[in-house]
Amino acid sequence: MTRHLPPDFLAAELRADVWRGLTAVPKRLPPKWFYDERGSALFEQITRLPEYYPTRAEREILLARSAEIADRTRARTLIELGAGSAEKTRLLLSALRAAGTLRRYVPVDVSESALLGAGKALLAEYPGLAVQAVVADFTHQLGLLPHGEGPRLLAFLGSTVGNLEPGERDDFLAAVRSVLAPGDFLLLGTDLVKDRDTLVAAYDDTVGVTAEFNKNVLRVLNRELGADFDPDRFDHVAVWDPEREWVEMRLRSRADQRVAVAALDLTVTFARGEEMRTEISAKFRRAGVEAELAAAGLAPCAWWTDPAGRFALSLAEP
Ligand code: AVJ
Repeated sequence: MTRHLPPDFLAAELRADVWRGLTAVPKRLPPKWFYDERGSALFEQITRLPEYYPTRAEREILLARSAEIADRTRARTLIELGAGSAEKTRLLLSALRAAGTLRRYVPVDVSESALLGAGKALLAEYPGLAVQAVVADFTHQLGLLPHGEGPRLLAFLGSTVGNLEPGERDDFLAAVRSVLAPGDFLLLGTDLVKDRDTLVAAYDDTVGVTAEFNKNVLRVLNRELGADFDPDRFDHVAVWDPEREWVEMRLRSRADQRVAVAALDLTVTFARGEEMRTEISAKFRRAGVEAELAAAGLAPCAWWTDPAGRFALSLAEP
């Protein structure tokens, strides 16, 4: 395991993000702070909800196309950005093993514990596979990914790219392009634009798991920054923005209230009905994905969707 995050990096980033977000108008918090242990478990639950189709749709594509992906990329190294579901990773690993090319798996995540858990299981399941976990923030530290043992396949699944703001997304894809060498590939998962009701239901399930996931960011701030948010005084909101083609999750204050964030020496007020944005989840169209890839200097070379056309996987080369 290689660690590229100084021990206090995440703490400093959290403080800066929360200061910036809570003093902005309107208030906002970046989605990456959902994922402490409880938040990651809630997200796992979300992926099993009947309304949350993206995980199943992406798995359908991987089931159907992993062999083709292995065949076209002949990758010796699979690099995976972000904590992907290990099940989806296994589909790619198994296909690349069957093709006889895979030597090394490089999972990249900010969470050392997630990497240790997943890495150990994979070492046992794929004897002879080198697992080289990298603790890094993939939005800023792509340049630190290991070289050699190419061709490399860089996988960024789950439509996590949709959680970045459009500008951040351009920067991210350009950074991906700059670390890829000739013969390497990017495999990108993107959720697709569809009817509003399906999209909103996926982010506002009837049993309230997504609401708990959304409010979990308040619990993270309470624990890590000594804040005194009462999650019960906020309502979960999911809205589809048809112009920007993204789903927004928000927390709406149920009352006029004051919240103190001890570690920042900051007190903020929320008006009753005030909404704070906690996530954007962009939905894509083929032309848009291909244009964004091309703008970053990545040539799209394959586009696969599930049979229902809900989700897409793109393969692109530098
Ligand atoms: C992290 C991109 C897979 O945006 O759909 C799920 C996170 N948020 N439900 C998404 C999420 C609310 C998710 N991804």
